[in-house]
Amino acid sequence: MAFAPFPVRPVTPQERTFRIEAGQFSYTPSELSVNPGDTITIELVSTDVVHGLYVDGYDISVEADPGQTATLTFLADKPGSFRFRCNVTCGAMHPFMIGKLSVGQNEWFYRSIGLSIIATIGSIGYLMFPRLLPLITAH
Ligand SMILES: [Cu+2]
Repeated sequence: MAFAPFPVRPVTPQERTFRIEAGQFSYTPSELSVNPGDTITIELVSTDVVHGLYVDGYDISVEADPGQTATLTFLADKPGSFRFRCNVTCGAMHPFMIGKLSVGQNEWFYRSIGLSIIATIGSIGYLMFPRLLPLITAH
């Protein structure tokens, strides 16, 4: 993980292709990280039986036959974290065949920094309050 991008640069939409191997009962890789506005192409390769890939929230899917590659292209226009999963019953552990698509991970990272700063300021205020109280009530 590289948390290097200081200062924040404007993100230019890119076309990105990911090759995902699907086999009983996992995806390789199982996590994709993209920026909002990117055009994503997923090349789904099945290494054994028929597998699918359905992206929650985007409501899109693709199916790959054994040994074949199927392609799915879409615009990552919704930021957030989405699960993708196999939508073809492929065996006993099929329900556990899941992965994660993160759209705009950096944004979430900065948002969490922001929240921790607010929390820190909040707790300083809380610590200062008993000391300020006599000053306020002295008038
Ligand atoms: Cu399956």
